[in-house]
Amino acid sequence: MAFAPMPLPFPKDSLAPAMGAQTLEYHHDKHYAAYTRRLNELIAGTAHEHAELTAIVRATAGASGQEAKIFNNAAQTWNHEFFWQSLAPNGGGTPPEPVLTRLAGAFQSFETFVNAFVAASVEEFGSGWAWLVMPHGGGTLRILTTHDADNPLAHGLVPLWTCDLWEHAYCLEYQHERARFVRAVIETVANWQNVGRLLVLAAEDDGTLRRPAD
Ligand code: MN3
Repeated sequence: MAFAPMPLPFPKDSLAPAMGAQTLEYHHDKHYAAYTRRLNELIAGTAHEHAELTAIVRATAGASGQEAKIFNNAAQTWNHEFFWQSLAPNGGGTPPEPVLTRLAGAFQSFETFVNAFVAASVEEFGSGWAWLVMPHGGGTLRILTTHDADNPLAHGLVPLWTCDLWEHAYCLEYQHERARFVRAVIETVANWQNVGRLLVLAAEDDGTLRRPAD
């Protein structure tokens, strides 16, 4: 199947000042859409042509050669779609239950979690992603950072929230200041409602997340 880019679930100017319309214009319409287009080219005529996006990511994780190219573009498509759903206008603030209790249980307090997430994001060298994840079937929440296109599905973990750490995500507003960007995203546009939804889904289902757009 050919993948169509997922429309942003919010207006492009609705995340400012954490993330401006110009950044989202470039990031969504150009950068993300290009991964989707490239993925369609790469899977045409292969065994992946009719597969679901999540299945393609899992099947090509750790591969080399042509399959690695498919992984990079499938995972970057998946990662961005998950990122768009990790954001919300008027988001941030104190997370609702059960998210707050789960975060406090894992990190002592919500403030400690935020500081640890920002610190881990800065530690990730070069391009990548920072994630809030959970083991399949439940368990303690933790922070994971991944390099380039890599994502938690490739490591058997359930992603709950993410922040894009590639420079294109923040260079217009924050220049090189990744820490300031990640903190602003968490504090003002994080979609905690979606994290709560995913926690419930993971508890009721087998923890297998489908394409974020589904
Ligand atoms: Mn990006």
